[in-house]
Amino acid sequence: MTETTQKDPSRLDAAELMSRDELEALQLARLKDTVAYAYNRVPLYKRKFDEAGVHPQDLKELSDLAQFPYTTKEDLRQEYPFGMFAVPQNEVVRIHASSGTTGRPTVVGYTQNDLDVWASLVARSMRASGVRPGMKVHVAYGYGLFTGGLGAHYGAEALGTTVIPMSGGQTEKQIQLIQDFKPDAIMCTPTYLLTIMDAMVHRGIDPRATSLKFAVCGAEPWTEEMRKELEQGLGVDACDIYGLSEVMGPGVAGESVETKDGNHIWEDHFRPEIIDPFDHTTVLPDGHKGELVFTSLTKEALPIIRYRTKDLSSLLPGTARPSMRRMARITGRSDDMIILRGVNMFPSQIEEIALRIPALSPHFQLELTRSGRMDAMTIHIEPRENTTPEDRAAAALALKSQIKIHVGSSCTIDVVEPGSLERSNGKLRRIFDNRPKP
Ligand code: DLL
Repeated sequence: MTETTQKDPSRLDAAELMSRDELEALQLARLKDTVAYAYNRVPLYKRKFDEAGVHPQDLKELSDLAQFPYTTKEDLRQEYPFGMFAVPQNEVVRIHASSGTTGRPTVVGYTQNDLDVWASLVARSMRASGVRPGMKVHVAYGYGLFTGGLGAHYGAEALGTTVIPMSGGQTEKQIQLIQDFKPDAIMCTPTYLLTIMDAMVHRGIDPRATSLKFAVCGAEPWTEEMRKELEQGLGVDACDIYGLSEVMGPGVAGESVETKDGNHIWEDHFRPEIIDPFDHTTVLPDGHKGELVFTSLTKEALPIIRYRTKDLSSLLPGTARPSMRRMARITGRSDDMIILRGVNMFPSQIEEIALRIPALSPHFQLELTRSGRMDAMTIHIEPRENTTPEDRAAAALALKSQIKIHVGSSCTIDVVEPGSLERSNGKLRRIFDNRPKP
């Protein structure tokens, strides 16, 4: 656990204050150790390195990492359940798993030290987002195999806050506890925060009048427009937090409340790369958009070498933490990319455009269908309450034409009744693909 987190909240962790040179020296030392550790302890890594003709001793500079093979979700699935673990089972003190949409879950494990590092990085992320020791934190990420709930929980404890482990769902109860326990901060997915906010309005509660001052939201893509929606609706500062179970869980990167300009990657524990999203091999320079790849630098139970996240982003210079690079807001996962008659798009683009139209709400679903050989997309979207039929018709036209202009695709807009679309309980499913399977 980082000492400064608990002793003096106004101070940053030592790594947050390092120069870039110091940080890269630390990364290189840790990277050499991790690559050798993975090779010596995990048969899959030994096999893959040998097949690629690389050896841990080939890693002399940070850029040498590019010679090493990638790790994918498929690798974790093949080694299901515990084949990727680098320590004996009695040193694994926690297991998490992510279900994904198809196939076996991917299983991850943690030593006690891994859990301590994880808690310290969630604490660091929360502190960057404005949360301080002594505050009350309502955790509405799901508890269980998902890393969101327990990850946030132990981070909040490590920071020295009072944790309210509500978990996800039971929205009425969430609201009651927020009113009665008066938390300063809430942690949940952005779409679930929206669900809570809307439910407050329906119960005649002013969401701006609650005790909440900070929201730390992640686990799914969201836009600046959604940030504005949540901040204005709830009267909070809302910051992003990023992570994935294969790499650790929440807290791989966190956003600073002073700058609100994207997540700083905690580079003392993870080495990020961006690779070409088409050829999947070339490492791209900072500033270029592609697929995020992470290598863990300190993990014991499940060292992960060049894990392909499928998340699309780019690496940007540090701001609030100058030596740590930021990742640009994730547009989406390559898995969630919709290809509609040759045009690529993500649900986040629709969110961005819809929320700029005053009569439209952030509640929408994308339905894909096929008639003959033509794919079509219908956007089912709720208007704001108290809008007239004329407002709604005009908003539908505006949405259609803005999507044509900015995304380049034609689609059908179906403005549905307010409150008729399914609400989020955690990670929201936006895409409903009803095209016949090939
Ligand atoms: O979602 C971990 C997490 C929990 C992060 C709570 C933040 C808060 P997984 O279930 O393994 O882990 O899903 C990881 O979720 O590859 C991204 O596609 C997406 N994701 C996570 N955070 C963000 C974010 C958790 N801030 C996958 N913005 C990742 C966009 C995110 N997408």
